[in-house]
Amino acid sequence: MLNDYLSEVRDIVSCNIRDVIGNSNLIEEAMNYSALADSKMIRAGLIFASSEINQYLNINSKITLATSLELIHTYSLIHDDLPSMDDDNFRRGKKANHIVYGEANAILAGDALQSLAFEIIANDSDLNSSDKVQAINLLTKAIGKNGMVYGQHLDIESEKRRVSQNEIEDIHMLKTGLLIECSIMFGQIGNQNKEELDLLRIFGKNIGLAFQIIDDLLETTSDKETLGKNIDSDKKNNKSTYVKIIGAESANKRANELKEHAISQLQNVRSDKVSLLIDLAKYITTRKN
Ligand code: GRG
Repeated sequence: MLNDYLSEVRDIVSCNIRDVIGNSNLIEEAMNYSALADSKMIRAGLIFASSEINQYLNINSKITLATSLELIHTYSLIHDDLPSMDDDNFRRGKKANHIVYGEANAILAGDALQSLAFEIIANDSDLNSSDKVQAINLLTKAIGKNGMVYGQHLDIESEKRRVSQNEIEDIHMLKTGLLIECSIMFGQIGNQNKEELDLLRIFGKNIGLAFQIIDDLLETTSDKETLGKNIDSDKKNNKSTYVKIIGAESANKRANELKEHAISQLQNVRSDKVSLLIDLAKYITTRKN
C-alpha cells in the first residue's frame, strides 16, 4: 500500500522534473542525470501525505512543491559528493555527478537545481502570492545559512573532533531534519491554524531526526548495492555519527522514540486522514535503503 503510494508519487514528480529541467544543454543533462536517478522521493511523499490531511493545496501545487523540494535535495546530494565535501564517487546507484560531468559542471548543475526550485514556486499558477512567499520563506530557512548549509559545515567540522550526543542531534537536525520538516510544512501551505501547524512541525522535526539516525545505522549494517551509495563514507571521512557516539542499539532505540513522539502529535490533529503520515513515520524507521 505505502509502496504503491510512493511509487505513484515518484512517477508524477519525475515526470514534472523532466518537464521543468528540459534537455537542451550539458548542464540540464547533468541536472537530469542526478534528479531522475533511482531515489525514494520520501520528501515528495511527505508533502503529498501532509497535504492529504486537510487538502489546502490542489494537485498542481502539490506537484510543484514536491518537485521543488526534490530538486533542492538533489542539489544537496550532488554538492555533498564533491571532493571538497564528502568526496564520494557513487550515488543513487550510479557514478556521482562530478565523476561523469566533472567538478565544475556538477557544482553548476547543483546551483541550477537550487535556483530552479525557487523559479517553479514563483511560476506556479495556482498558489497565491502569499502562499508563494510562505513556501519560499520555509525553504530558505530550511536550507540556508542557519539550516542545511550550516549543518553541512558543522558536519565537516565534526570530522576533526569528538562530538556529544546533543551536538550530533543538532548537526543531524540542521543537515537533514529541516528539509524533512519543511516537506511536512509545504503540505500545509494555506493552513492558518497555528495549533495544528505546531503539532505538524513537531511531527516533521522528529521524523527528520529519526531519518538521519537510521541513515547512520544503515551505513554500518547495509551494503553499497542496497543503499545505492558507498557504505564506508562516514568511516573514510572520520565522521561523527549517531552510531559512533551512542552505539547501534541505542541509536535504533532513539530513532523509535522519535517516531513514537512524532506519531503522538497526530492524535491532536483534527483529521481522519493522518494514516499516510503514520505509515511514512514507521517506514522511516524500518526502511532498508
Ligand atoms: C553549498 C557547496 C554547498 C554544499 C552543500 C548542503 C549540502 C551541501 C549538503 C546537505 C547535507 C546532506 C547531503 C545531507 C544528506 C541527508 C541524507 C540522509 C541524504 C540521503 O537521502 P535519501 O535517503 O536519498 O532520501 P534518496 O537518494 O532516496 O533521495
